[in-house]
Amino acid sequence: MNHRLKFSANRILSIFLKPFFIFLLTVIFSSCLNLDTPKQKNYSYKIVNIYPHARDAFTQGLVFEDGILYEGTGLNGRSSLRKVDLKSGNVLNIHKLPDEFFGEGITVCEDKIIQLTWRSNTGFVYDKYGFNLIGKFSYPFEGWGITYDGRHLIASDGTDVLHFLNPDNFKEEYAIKVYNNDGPVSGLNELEYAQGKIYANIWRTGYIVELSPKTGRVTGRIDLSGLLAPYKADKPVDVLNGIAYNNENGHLFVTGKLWPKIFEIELVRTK
Ligand SMILES: [Ca+2]
Repeated sequence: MNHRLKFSANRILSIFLKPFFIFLLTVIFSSCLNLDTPKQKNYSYKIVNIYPHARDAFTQGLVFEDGILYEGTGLNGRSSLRKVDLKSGNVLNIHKLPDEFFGEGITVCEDKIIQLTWRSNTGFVYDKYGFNLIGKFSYPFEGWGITYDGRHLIASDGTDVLHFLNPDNFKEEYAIKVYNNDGPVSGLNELEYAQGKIYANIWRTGYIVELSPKTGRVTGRIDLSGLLAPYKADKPVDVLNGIAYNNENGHLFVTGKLWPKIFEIELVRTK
């Protein structure tokens, strides 16, 4: 091969290979970006069981542990902490809050139960077994939902913010903002930590979002609109609120404020 031919061959290779390598690099780079921005999963549900729910319970917090359902209810004069028999709906134990408090989320934290209140900046601490009030604490935001991940109490305030509190002194250690591909996700209400994720009711919607406690990114959305419709009684009901994880089988218990039923559901992946 003479020099001229060699030069031409190099030039042809350069003309064709250069765009190819640029294309290849673009594909690899885009793939890396996609790994950081996964698509949101969408879920429907399959009803596994339906249980009765007290019609006076304006549900603000729901937890299931060792076969026992704990429920926190709201409204001034009607707020309470309850231990409920799942199958019958019977209230096994109840602690009523003073009328001035509007009860909000509850969570089990080791051998204690923590309960928030809406605008009183006051949290209550009870012993889990007898519902004896053993402490109080204050926090500088509206109390909505609360859950526990084994390290922090995680509280919502109705915005897109989740507050991570030290469970020993109730001081806020840090906060995250919850978002999806369209921007901030606000109206975060009742919460449930399970299997490294947080599930959150979105106030005034039939949706629960699944999100990463590390980044705040919404990774999934559960569409529960229509869940109650076939079972609606004649009395008025309020919004979907209340999520409890059953760690024996991975099911979720879900209900709403003044709903006549608690639903045990399995998540079903949809497109
Ligand atoms: Ca919960």
